[in-house]
Amino acid sequence: MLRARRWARRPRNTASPGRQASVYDFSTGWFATISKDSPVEVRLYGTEESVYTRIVRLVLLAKEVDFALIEADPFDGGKLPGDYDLRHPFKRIPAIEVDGMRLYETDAIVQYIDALIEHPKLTPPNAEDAARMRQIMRIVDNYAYRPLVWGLYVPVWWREGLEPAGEAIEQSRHVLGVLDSFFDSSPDACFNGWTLATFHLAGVLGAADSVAQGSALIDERPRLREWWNGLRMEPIMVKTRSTHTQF
Ligand SMILES: N[C@@H](CCC(=O)N[C@@H](CS)C(=O)NCC(=O)O)C(=O)O
Repeated sequence: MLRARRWARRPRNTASPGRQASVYDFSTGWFATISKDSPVEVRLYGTEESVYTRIVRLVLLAKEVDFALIEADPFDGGKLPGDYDLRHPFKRIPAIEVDGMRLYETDAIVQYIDALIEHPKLTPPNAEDAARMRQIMRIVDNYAYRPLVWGLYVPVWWREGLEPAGEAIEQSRHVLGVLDSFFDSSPDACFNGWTLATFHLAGVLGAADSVAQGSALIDERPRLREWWNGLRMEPIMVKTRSTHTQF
């Protein structure tokens, strides 16, 4: 149960304006609202370079939630906080703590934040669009992150211009084509306004577009390219840009 510092009782289903979080209190049957006067305390563990940590940072910034980014670097030469295996037993990043509630796995984290902080809602109201949004997030996790980030971006950016493998280029081309097809089938799931999928996709495109090979593959999808060119200049994208990505 989330511990709010100040509870404002309001009857069920009463809309609450502005940036507020509503939490259902099972003991009273009321919604508790956390307002700007009683903010949630958020500690995000990760690094500024991490694609997945950036997704959570984007969602928190979209919701105008203050948070502390605590350095946790699972890569060679990096340091993890002493208690990190309690926060993430698989020692990946990100992990989050929201008013004492610990959570890991980006999908679960962003869904929790979206449920907790009402405004702006990042899950489409329509059930099919919400399912498509989640589908895009799963596609990014399962089929886009590996080829676009580890297949294109990491070799070129971090390994002094190593040429990406042909397989990574083909897999990247394929997944970008699949993601592009959502412009036809369900643009509200990701492209017409901000949703959780918008930020999931932004994380990997920011890395891929930072290297010539990834940039050229995005160019092959003109409407994806146009949409992404707009998104990458949004203030929250600029604010979360790492020194190791161009966008
Ligand atoms: N399934 C995890 C994936 C997170 C992930 O792979 N994070 C990367 C950094 S962007 C990581 O921690 N890599 C460390 C490693 O692979 O050992 C999630 O959704 O949060």
